[in-house]
Amino acid sequence: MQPKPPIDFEERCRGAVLGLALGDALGAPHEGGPIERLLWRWIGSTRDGRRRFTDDTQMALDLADSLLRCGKVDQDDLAKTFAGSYRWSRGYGPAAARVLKRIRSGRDWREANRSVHRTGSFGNGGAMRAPIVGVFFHAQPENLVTAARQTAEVTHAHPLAMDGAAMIAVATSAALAGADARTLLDRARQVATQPEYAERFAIAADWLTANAPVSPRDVRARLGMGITALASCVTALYLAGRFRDQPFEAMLAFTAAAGGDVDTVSAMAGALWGAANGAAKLPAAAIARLEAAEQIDAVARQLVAAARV
Ligand code: F2R
Ligand code: MG
Ligand code: MG
Repeated sequence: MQPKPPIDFEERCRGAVLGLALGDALGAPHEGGPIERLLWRWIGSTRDGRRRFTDDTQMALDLADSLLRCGKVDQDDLAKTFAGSYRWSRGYGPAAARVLKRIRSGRDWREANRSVHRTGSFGNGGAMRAPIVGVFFHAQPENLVTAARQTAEVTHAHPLAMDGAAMIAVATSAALAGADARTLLDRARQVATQPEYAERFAIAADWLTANAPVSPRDVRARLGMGITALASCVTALYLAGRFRDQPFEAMLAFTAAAGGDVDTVSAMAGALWGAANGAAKLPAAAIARLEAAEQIDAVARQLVAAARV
């Protein structure tokens, strides 16, 4: 077999950002129960017939915007940026929506982020945008984990949610460096502080090592397809590893068959897949039909320039 040509860094970073948005937009029609799916049929397309993205991509773009303007994680700026972009029609999580509306009405994020759930949200909203941290801080490995946790904390202060963000950021950075599926999983496992993650990491590692023919139903039952960080982050790491050498569409079809929080698992797995394979391997026709694809790609290129400094 011919060795694969090397994929350059810009190509991988663009793959991560576009892969996140594409996973989100293509996964959104499959997310949640019948009511959420029916609603997305009505509001899931732009006027020019493109696939709309959801809160996952919106928050990733907001995070990129804040990092590019501030040159670092500035949690006050980030809170304002997230809150300013909030629109119900992007399908935010219920707690996240309330936190953002409170920040927009003038409450300090340090208080708002624990005002719905006293311990802070353990939803996957901090992790779903974390690939951006993996790209921006790729050349600063000493700051990567802290940065990921800080970006999550603004809306998702629970340790499980901040762990999820750190895991996805570190894995994205490893994928940008060309790491294999097991290395990616191990790097993520090393930054998890909460014991609840251990069992899922062990299952995912066994499945990847054995190349096990696991069904979508098994993945949902054992790793999770839920809206919490615990029930989605290891799932995304596993799927990105399993489908790394297969088409992006195959990974998305498998994820959609598993059901549940399809947009967010697809966004995180899509970012990891894109970082591993590069933007040129993403399905071009689907990118052409993605809302604001050109602007998303432009943001990715700006992140590359910033990440190289
Ligand atoms: N909201 C959606 N999708 C609509 C419905 C999904 C469907 N019902 C399904 O089950 O798949 N999508 C968006 O929300 C998801 C999570 O985003 P985020 O920002 O983390 O939301 P939130 O509201 O902060 O947390 C999610 C829910 O988890 C429970 N929860 C969180 N922390 C808790 C705590 N400390 N104690 C108790 N419960 C806690 C709450 O029910 C939260 O509402 C993403 O998929 C995004 O696409
Ligand atoms: Mg979403
Ligand atoms: Mg979701």
